[in-house]
Amino acid sequence: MARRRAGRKTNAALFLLLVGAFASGVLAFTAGTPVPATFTTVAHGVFGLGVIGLVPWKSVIIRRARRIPFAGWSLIVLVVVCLVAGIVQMLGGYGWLGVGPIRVSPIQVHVGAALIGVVAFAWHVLRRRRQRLRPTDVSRRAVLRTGVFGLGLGAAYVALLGVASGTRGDKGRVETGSGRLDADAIPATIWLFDHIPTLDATTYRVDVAGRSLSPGELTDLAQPVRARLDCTSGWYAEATWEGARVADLMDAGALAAARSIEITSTTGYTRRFPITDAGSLWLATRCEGRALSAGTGAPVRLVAPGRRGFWWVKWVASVQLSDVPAWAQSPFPPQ
Ligand SMILES: Nc1nc2c(c(=O)[nH]1)N[C@H]1C(S)=C(S)[C@@H](COP(=O)(O)O)O[C@H]1N2
Ligand SMILES: [Mo]
Repeated sequence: MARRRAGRKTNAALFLLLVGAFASGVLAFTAGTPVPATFTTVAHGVFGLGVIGLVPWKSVIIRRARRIPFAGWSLIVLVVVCLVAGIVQMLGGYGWLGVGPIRVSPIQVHVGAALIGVVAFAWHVLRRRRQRLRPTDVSRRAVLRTGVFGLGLGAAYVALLGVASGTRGDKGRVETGSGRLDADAIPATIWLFDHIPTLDATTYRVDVAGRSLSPGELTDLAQPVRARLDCTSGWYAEATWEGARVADLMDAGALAAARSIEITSTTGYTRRFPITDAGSLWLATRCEGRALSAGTGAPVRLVAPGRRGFWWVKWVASVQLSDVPAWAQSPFPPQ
C-alpha cells in the first residue's frame, strides 16, 4: 500500500515541507516579539515534524532507487543531523556540546546542517527528472489526507512541547524557543566572525549624529531599562540595563527627516534600524548595577528591546541618521 502510494506526491510534499522548514527557520531568527516569534517557531516545529512524518514513504522511494548519488546521501545525513539537533535543543534548553576547545550549542549544529543542507537540497532537486504533479494528484481525497496529516502534526507538536516542558525542568522557555539564563550569567557572544576589541574607556567617545559623547556622559543621561536579551544560539536573559535613549540624544527635526539609524561598532559590525525605533534603542553602559564587561560590550553597547540579540550592537562607536531605508541591509550581519 505505502509502496504503491509513495512517489510524486510524497516528493512534492517533502519539497514543500523542507522549503517551509527553512523559510520559517530564517524568519524565526528575525522575530523578536512574542506574537510573530510564536507563529514562526510553531510553524517551524510543525514543518520539521512533517518531514519526520514522511519518512516511511520517502524510505520506500529511496529503497526503490537503483543508485543514490552523493548529493542524495549528503542530504539524508544533513536532514537527520538537523532534525536531531533541533529536537535536542527543544528538549534540553540552552546547553553546549564540547568537542575539545570547540563548543557548540545544538541550535548551532541545527543551523549549520541546514545551511549546508540547502546546497545539497538544491543540487538534488535540480539534477533530478522533473516530477510534475498531475491534476488527479490534487483530488478531494488528497486534500482530506493532507488535512488529517496536518492535524496529526499539530498534535505531535503539542505532545513534544509537553515532553520538553518536563525535560527542561525549571530552565524556562520563551516563544522563540530559547532557554533561560540568569542576568549575571550572560555569556560574551560573538555572532559569527567578530572579535572582542581592546578599548580604553577613559578616551572612548561615541559619535551620535555628530555629537561626541563619553561613556560617563551617557551614564549621566541613563535610565533603567528592563529588557530580554534573546540570542539565536538558544538562550535568553532578563536584565536591567542602564542606558541613554537614542532619540533623546538627537535633534528632533533631524530625527523626523531621517529614514533609518545606522549603529556601528568599533569592530565594523553594523545594524540599521527603522527611524521609528529611535525611542526604543538605548546606549547602555551598565547592566544589573555593574559596569559592562569587555566581552559584553564595554564601554557602550546597544540595548534593543523586542529584537533578537544580533541587533544589540556591542562596542558602539557611532550612531548616524540616514536616508537609506532600514531594509536595505543584509538580514543577518556578515561578521
Ligand atoms: N560588535 C558586535 N556586537 C554584537 C555581536 C558581535 O559579534 N559583534 N554579537 C551579537 C549577538 S549574536 C548577541 S546575542 C549579543 C550578545 O550580547 P552578550 O555578548 O552581552 O551576550 O550581542 C550582539 N552584538
Ligand atoms: Mo546572538
